[in-house]
Amino acid sequence: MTSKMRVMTERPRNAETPVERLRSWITANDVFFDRNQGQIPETLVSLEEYRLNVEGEVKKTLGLSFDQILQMPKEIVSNTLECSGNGRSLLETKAPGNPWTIGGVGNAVYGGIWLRDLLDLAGLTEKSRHVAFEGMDKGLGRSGITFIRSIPIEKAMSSTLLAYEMNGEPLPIKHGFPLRCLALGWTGANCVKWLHRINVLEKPYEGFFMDKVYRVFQKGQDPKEGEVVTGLSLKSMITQPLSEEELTPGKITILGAAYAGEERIERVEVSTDGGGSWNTADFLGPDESYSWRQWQYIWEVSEPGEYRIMARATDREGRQQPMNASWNVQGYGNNGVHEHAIRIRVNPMGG
Ligand SMILES: Nc1nc2c(c(=O)[nH]1)N[C@H]1C(S)=C(S)[C@@H](COP(=O)(O)O)O[C@H]1N2
Ligand SMILES: [Mo]
Repeated sequence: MTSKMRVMTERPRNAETPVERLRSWITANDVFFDRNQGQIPETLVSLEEYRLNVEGEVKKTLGLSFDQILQMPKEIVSNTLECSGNGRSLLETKAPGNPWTIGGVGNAVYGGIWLRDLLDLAGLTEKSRHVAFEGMDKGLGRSGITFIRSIPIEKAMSSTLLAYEMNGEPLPIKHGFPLRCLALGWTGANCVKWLHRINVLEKPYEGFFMDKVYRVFQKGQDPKEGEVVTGLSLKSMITQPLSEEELTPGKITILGAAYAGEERIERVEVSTDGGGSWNTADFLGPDESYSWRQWQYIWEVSEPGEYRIMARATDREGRQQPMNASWNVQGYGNNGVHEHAIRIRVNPMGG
């Protein structure tokens, strides 16, 4: 398939996966969404010269070569990565930022090492409460701010991978070569690419990408008072048919994906009558922690007309996806059922 990515900005590069390429459990590297605050490094860093520095509130600072990283126990995990702003353009009340539709998300199988193994090597103290990650990419524009984000030590020790492989290939340059952080089940902003420095801190890191953005806040509120984005919100999306598609009566295959970050998906239901009735969809493919579930529902339709199709996910804790997204200034975490509905037309046979 050759469908092209939908490029929103070229400098920095921000592009979403075409909807048709979201129909398989694994999202191919060449169409995996790109989200960048700065300039993607233009040349591959030399693996001989590369060092990963671990410093700050640790017993022993480390400067690991890439070879030393490769010698540590390797883990393979799958993870659904989503940008906090995904779905923003579908909000009824607009929010500024990249106009993502549904393609600011993807699922991949990553190979790497557990951050916990590295932090155990460095040794933690009572002051080791947060872990900051610094990327090697250069900021764009006047500010030229380096991309640095921190996560709490609990997440760092329980379920954070440092990945050097993506879908069986070395991590592509766009996705963070040679090493990136993956706070499994958390939004992309917590997953620093081109990682070269880990700083263990007593308090959360303070800086532009921690305090001004990636927080959920309302108009008139100081961004810093808002909550930092963490786990992905419970959500389902429809990947087939495409919105505005013209179809004919008969069996129509509705496809989609549902995900819940650190939680697991229990059920997906589809409504074709405006929410009057809901039909349980069948799951397809793998059922892995931190990864989406692909689903399908075969819809028999005989009456021509305009239809609105909605999908609604429920997680294993019994929580249901909200019918409407809760708005915030940055338009983060849009997981509304209504916002993700599609509209199609069923034309008369031979019409
Ligand atoms: N160094 C660095 N890491 C980064 C970013 C960045 O701009 N610089 N963007 C973050 C954001 S907001 C997202 S959504 C993900 C996107 O990862 P991808 O481009 O591999 O899909 O990377 C995150 N890690
Ligand atoms: Mo993001």
